[in-house]
Amino acid sequence: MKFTKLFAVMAAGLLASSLAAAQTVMKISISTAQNSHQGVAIDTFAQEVAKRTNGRYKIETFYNGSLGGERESIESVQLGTQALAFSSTGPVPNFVPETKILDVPFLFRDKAHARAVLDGPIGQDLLKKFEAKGFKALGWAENGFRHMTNSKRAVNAPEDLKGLKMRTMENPVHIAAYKGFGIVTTPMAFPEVFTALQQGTVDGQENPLSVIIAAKFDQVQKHLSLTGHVYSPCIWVMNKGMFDKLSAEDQKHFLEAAKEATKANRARVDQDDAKGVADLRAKGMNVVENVDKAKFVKALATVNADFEKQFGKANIEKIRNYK
Ligand code: EAX
Repeated sequence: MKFTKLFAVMAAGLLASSLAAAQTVMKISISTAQNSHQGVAIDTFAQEVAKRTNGRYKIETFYNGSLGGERESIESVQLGTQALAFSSTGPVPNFVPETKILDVPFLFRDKAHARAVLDGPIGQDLLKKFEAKGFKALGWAENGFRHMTNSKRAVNAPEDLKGLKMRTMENPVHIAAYKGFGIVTTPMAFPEVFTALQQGTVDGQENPLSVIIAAKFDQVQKHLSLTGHVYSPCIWVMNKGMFDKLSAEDQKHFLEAAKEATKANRARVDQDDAKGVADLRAKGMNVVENVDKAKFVKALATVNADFEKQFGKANIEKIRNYK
């Protein structure tokens, strides 16, 4: 009896340790809260990877920039100290310059257009550019269309942006464009933005409704204008060495998991876009819903001519006209 019990305990211990040994843990991070379109993305990814690999891979999820801002996380993935990151394209051109073209203002008509481009040959070709830089890009997802917020005044026309001190992403295309609006640009990592707005270091910032809601920027910003001045893609990046080490079957599981998670991410952005304005108004924000887009486009004529030179007019047109 005693021996049987001892044996059972030993057997259970052996089983537990062999299970533990068979499980590989990998980290993934986002800069926004868990209750957000990015949180939904990485939570779904973790579930899908666990399900598809029968728990052989465990994805540990980190929120709120707790492993660092987006640039730092991508750096960690490149170095291999972190397996995966889910990030906006904000800091991505610093690693893969070819992605800059996606951050050109007023490039996409709507989310359906952007999603079709990213999931189609143009987006898929861009994913391949990550490989030479030490990444496997598992796919595109999104933040959504970015809008302006600030604590000073309602923005109805581009003139209203002149002289506003605004936090921007560490993205050269955004910085050039916002300077074109007359904005005083202050590039900053996302985890610092709330405090900067609160302390008045900057007057404003720009982000999609999904991010504004998740980050509670309504607590520190009075005015919101639905400028939709640029679409903000997100990307799934994984350390290339780690991806290459997966079996061919597991590589498929990871890619499929990212695809499922992207669906959940986009559905949440749609939800946030549908109820975001009412939500933020209820929280006390003054929202300008209808801005004259044509005026904002016109204000960027010089900057856009420069982007056409930089990225090739034909390449920009190819994206604009993609059906
Ligand atoms: O990815 O830095 C930004 O404004 C991003 O949109 C945010 O981190 C969410």
